[in-house]
Amino acid sequence: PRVVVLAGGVGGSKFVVGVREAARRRWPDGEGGTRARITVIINTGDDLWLSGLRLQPDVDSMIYALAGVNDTGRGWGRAGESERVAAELGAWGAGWPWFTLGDLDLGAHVARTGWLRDGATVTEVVGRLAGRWPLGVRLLPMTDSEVDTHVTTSQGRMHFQEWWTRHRAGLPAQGFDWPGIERSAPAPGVREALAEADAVLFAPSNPVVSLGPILAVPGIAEAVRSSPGAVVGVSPIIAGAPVRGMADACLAAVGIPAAADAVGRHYGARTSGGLLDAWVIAEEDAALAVALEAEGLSAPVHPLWMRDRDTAAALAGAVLDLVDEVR
Ligand code: GDP
Ligand code: FO1
Ligand code: CA
Repeated sequence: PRVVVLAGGVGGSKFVVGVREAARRRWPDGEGGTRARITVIINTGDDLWLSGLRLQPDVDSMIYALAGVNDTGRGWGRAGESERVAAELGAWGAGWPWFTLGDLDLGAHVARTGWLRDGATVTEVVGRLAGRWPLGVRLLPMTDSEVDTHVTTSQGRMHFQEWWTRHRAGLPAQGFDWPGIERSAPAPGVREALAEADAVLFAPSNPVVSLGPILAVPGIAEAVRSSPGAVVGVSPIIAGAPVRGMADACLAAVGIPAAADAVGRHYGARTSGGLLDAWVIAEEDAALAVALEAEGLSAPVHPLWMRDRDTAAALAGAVLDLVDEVR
């Protein structure tokens, strides 16, 4: 079986760890892995240039989490990180004082930037970074183009990372844009993966700044819509709030209520021109299912808290069960 997951960083990687584990249990290969082919299409809208280095926060969060070297407490970067170089950069007045580049993490940024400078594509660079550890999934960027997210606020337009990290999403945002995205193309393999998928899963990632940019790359939404696989999404919103982080600020900026049903409607049902065959919502939101189902969107209810590998695998396993049902 071929499973494709669209994902952002933290919520996305927790879910993909669960999918990998659920696939190992469901389709074991006899060697501790899985016969399933899991492809992750990762958001690159968070990417940025800083001090001459190319950073890819969601790519790195995904790789570090699948490799088990991520800082689970902080939610980004490497476990056991040190910040000697960051202190030097600060002393030089370089970079952003509110954006810390850890020493181990800098190794990835330097490697990535060097490869890009040598002419490698983003797809090749992501492949090389992901090749350091046996991740058990194929990782594809959404596009090879640079389409960094920008935010328009009352204090002007700025890079997403400045709004998110420096202002902690506290400046009211009027909207997001991805310069040049309308001229970008899906990365090599993205369309093919969707066209050959048995299942297309939307991780419980930020709908606006994680899955939003992936689906805004021309051709990707259409490839999801016409995929032969079942398309199942998982709500990142439980009981009217994002599980962690500031996704509600992003939703507010684009006029979507921070509610599981509203996000499901935003993606829409494939039966009426949207993207989803099913939208998995939390037990806390069970009352929202009736209206969604009446509108043609199947809305099964499941515990959506991913506390650890087992709870993430239980959620992913339930999602894979649904794939068989809705197809
Ligand atoms: P980011 O790129 O690091 O912001 O991560 P993503 O976009 O992939 O995911 C962020 C979203 O994950 C947050 O807005 C949360 O709503 C969601 N999230 C985090 N943990 C959980 C969880 O345990 N369950 C569910 N359902 N959603 C979660
Ligand atoms: N998040 C922070 O809140 N503070 C930081 O200093 C910070 C540095 C950082 C460096 C590299 C990297 O890949 C991610 C980093 N993040 C930091 C996380 C990142 O800003 C966002 O949480 C994500 O881009 C949203 O998905
Ligand atoms: Ca992100």
